[in-house]
Amino acid sequence: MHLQAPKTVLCIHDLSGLGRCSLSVIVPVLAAMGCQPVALPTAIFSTHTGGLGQPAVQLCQGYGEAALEHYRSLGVSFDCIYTGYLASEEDQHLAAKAFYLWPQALKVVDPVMADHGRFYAGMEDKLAGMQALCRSADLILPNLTEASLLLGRPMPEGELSDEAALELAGSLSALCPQAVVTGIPMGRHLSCAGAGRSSFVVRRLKLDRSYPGTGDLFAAVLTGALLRGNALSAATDAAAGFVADSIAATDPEAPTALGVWFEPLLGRLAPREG
Ligand code: PXL
Repeated sequence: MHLQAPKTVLCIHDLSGLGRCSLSVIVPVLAAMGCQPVALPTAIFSTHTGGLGQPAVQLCQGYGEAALEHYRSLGVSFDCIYTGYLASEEDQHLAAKAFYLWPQALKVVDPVMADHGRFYAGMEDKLAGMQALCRSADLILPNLTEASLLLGRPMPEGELSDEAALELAGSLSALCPQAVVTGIPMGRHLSCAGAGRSSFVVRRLKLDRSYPGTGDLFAAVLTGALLRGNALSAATDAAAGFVADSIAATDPEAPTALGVWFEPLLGRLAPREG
């Protein structure tokens, strides 16, 4: 008995060893969801840059172009191209080139640059390139800080109403036809607002802990759920639920810089056979 061929996802991100983010999270999540992830690391970091000291870094300059050329010569066809942390302008161009080479692929951009109102270290000058990449995507997944930066607006202070969150997500249609904004504070909830063919707000109870890599976890589950044929609102709900469950499953005493304990929950993402 043959199953349906797994959807193939080209994942253009860095590989961070310790700290549960980027390819270390994205590859197992997509595989658990029944997709075939094709990892294209743009750089190798011993850890992410958010609170574990100065990482050892190996840039993969020239590798990405050669890898794309190889995949093209093999006649590989990607169902989806999903980009995240792009540490240099060359990486942004590499992602744009992949979009150009596989125009039929679903193009998902997580414009990883900033959080909590601040750029990540070394990302201060990447905004214009990220705006350009978002313009060629089908779907973008910024957090609240990134959405504000992409729109050239000040970061909203305090809580947002449903109307304000939907307006923010809708404004991103100037850049890209579909957008989901994550990490929006709404009273007891942390919410996501989506805009595209339909508009929606997805809420989860706010937890008092914040972890690196949860944006990557969210975006990977959402992408896997979309590729299974779910609507954007349902995929957002599944992703927000998995992130909330992973945070709840993490010992609150564990150092937050090491990320959430999503590994024991991966089985929940597996497709049901038949
Ligand atoms: O999760 C986003 C991310 C990815 N890769 C690296 C990072 C971060 C966030 O800090 O530092 C290297």
